[in-house]
Amino acid sequence: MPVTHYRSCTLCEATCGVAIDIDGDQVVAIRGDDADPFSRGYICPKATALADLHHDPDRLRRPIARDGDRWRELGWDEAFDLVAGKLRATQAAHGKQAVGVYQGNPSAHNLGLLTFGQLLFRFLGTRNLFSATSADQLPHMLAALTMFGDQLLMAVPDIDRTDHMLILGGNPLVSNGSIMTAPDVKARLKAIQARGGQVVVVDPRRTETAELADRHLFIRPGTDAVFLLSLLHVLYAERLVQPGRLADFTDGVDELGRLAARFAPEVTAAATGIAPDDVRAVARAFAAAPRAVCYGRLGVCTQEFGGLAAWLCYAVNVVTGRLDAPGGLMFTTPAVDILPLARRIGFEGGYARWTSRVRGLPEFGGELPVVTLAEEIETPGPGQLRALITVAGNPVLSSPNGRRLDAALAGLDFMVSIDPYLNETTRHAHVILPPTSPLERSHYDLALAAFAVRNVAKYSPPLFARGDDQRHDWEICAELLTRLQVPAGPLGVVRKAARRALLALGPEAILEAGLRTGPHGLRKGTAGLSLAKLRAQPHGVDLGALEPRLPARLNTPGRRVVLCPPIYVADLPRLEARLAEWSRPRAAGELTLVGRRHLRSNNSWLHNSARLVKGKPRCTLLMHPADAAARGLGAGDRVRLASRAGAIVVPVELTDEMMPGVVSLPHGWGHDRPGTRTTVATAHAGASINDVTDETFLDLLSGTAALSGVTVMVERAAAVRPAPERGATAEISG
Ligand SMILES: Nc1nc2c(c(=O)[nH]1)N[C@H]1C(S)=C(S)[C@@H](COP(=O)(O)OP(=O)(O)OC[C@H]3O[C@@H](n4cnc5c(=O)[nH]c(N)nc54)[C@H](O)[C@@H]3O)O[C@H]1N2
Ligand SMILES: Nc1nc2c(c(=O)[nH]1)N[C@H]1C(S)=C(S)[C@@H](COP(=O)(O)OP(=O)(O)OC[C@H]3O[C@@H](n4cnc5c(=O)[nH]c(N)nc54)[C@H](O)[C@@H]3O)O[C@H]1N2
Ligand code: SF4
Ligand SMILES: [Mo]
Repeated sequence: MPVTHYRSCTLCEATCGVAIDIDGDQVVAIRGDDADPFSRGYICPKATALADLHHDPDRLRRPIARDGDRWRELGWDEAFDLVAGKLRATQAAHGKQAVGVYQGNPSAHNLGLLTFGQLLFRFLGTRNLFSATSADQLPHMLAALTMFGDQLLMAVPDIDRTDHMLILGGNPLVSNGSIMTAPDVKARLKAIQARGGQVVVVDPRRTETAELADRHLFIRPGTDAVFLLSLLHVLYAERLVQPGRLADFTDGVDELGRLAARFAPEVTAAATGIAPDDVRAVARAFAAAPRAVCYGRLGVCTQEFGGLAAWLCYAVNVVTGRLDAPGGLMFTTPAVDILPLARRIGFEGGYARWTSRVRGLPEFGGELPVVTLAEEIETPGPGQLRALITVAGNPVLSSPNGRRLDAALAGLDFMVSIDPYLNETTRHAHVILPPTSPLERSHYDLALAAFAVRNVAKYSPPLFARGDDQRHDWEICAELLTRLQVPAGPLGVVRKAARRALLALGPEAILEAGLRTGPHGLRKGTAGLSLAKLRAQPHGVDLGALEPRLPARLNTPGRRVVLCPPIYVADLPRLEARLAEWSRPRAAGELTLVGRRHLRSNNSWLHNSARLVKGKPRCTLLMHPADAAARGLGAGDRVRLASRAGAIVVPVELTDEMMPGVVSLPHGWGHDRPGTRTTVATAHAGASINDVTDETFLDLLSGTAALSGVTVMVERAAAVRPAPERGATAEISG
């Protein structure tokens, strides 16, 4: 008789409720949970991959260690001792900076890594902390820090109450939303239209979201900052600036008007490709709507002017009185307030307090930009990175110039990966410590609930008990922490006591403390939330619509919104210099590369699920027919896509959904490197866009990788080459 369990899906930011039927140790069905008050039965096709991941024979279940290209299984105790010994020896010989960390995206969907992982990585005392943040949302965090006073105070579109949503560089119909936790975005966008509102999309591709929208404007990649300055120019020139109650605690409204004055729509049209009349129409419609929100996402962040663009998206909301207003850009009141928790473990935020050793790039939040990871490993001298921990990340496929990083990782003295797969990155590890599957661990969306479009809370107990010979991510981190804290030997007793204390605590204790002290906790008296109350409500709890939180929530001096932080004003000359270049005709043959996502894929790591990769190949280069004709290319031709950093061969797909001059390729593919153990993914290898993206192309202000807007050349591939040599799947001896 199947039993049904309810939990949150951990695969993307939408946090949909899933109902999972199990029979013994087998998952027999995964459905949307109709009783989840937030997702109301919605799931996307990826949810079924929770079962595929759990049952995947390629998924590692026990630690493995590498000797040359041979892997062997080993016991947990031996593995922990080996890893802690190597890390300690590296620090002893070369100092604390010699050990670094790369944290990948699934860390944000993992209660154990958000708690015990952070404790471990901050404990290492190294400045060589890297993560996917600097290939993702860093510009939003920088704007939150400088404008509102805390890097985690990122504001969220109140999608369910708005009448007008202006979306730049986001495709939530496919991504299911980002820094906007909102299951079933499609229904929520359609609801805007059903109540008489509008959706406007600005994107170099007519995306799935743009197809649904009332208006779509093509924009030349990387030019959002100048477009937004023109939008502001119109708002100021036409006296549409109305901060309302925000005026009482906002500084810089006049200054922003002076800055925008230099960017009349006529000045920027040649650069952006957006006609002045269109800029005016967008500005007027935005200002006229009773409730409106400007939302910028990945496409505005991972580009040459990501810092400026993310700041200006927030600024548009401020000057039109849309910040902190229902239907605008709002702050959550999550059950667990992660701001004080994060500060307590040293995640207090900060910018450019120090710079990277080799290239002098600014630190952010205690981390260095991932664009500099390879050279920090390659470049000799004091502070050289010699040992690396990767956790829940695949930077060989996800960071720019993955080939260079691939080679750099091979040169490390020691590498350990906390990861369930032997993939393009972890194949360089000397030891892989695989965690339990998502169905074997408990879950609470500590991070994503703080960016949800409603205040929600949901706790999921594990569905399957973990075996005695398996470890959770948090247990792995707690073990390493205690073994690094005190060496074995006479101090072993102390070590054991410390470990016992940590392990007894577990992430649940941190969660319980967070719930009790949070805004919906003890101060609400007997009605307050606790872990026991969440356990009693397996479908989750709705805590209501977002509420105005300003100025109390601000953490700036005097609790004021800083509309024009000096770092952005200082970056404008860089933008103006580029504006002049953009306004001139581009060099013959050059195209601009952007990325895209697919509903049945998730970054680099769901391609081992047969049901998600089936169908026609998805790693195709989208190109406008006119650009193809100019190169004598036809649909399906194999082309060589080349940049300063490297070249790959991919099939081309012709479509007028692309802006002429711009081509689009998804990321996360390129599974043909040898020595991995992802059988299905290797059979659907594709090519990695990040073999073409460039680690020297970045937003110099924030340090964020410019994954979008890379200059490329495309030509017919020289000859039909034999299928790429398939990497022999790694053998592991028991
Ligand atoms: N060109 C281009 N590059 C991009 C992007 C783009 O749009 N274009 N997007 C960027 C963005 S937004 C992001 S977030 C990054 C993502 O970049 P990364 O985070 O570096 O890579 P992922 O592909 O998410 O790889 C996740 C890894 O985590 C492992 N994993 C999965 N679940 C768990 C778990 O529960 N515990 C542990 N320990 N490991 C787990 C998987 O096996 C896999 O190895 O890529 C960035 N790179
Ligand atoms: N199905 C699926 N869902 C996912 C993921 C996935 O891989 N697959 N990844 C998850 C992750 S880690 C993240 S961060 C989110 C990201 O979620 P989104 O922010 O929605 O990101 P994308 O879907 O990549 O959409 C980015 C858009 O920006 C456009 N763009 C590129 N350059 C520019 C530019 O210069 N200006 C403008 N205005 N637009 C530009 C691209 O054409 C693309 O349509 O998605 C998450 N959800
Ligand atoms: S939208 Fe995201 S959270 Fe919802 S089912 Fe799909 S992958 Fe899971
Ligand atoms: Mo991301």
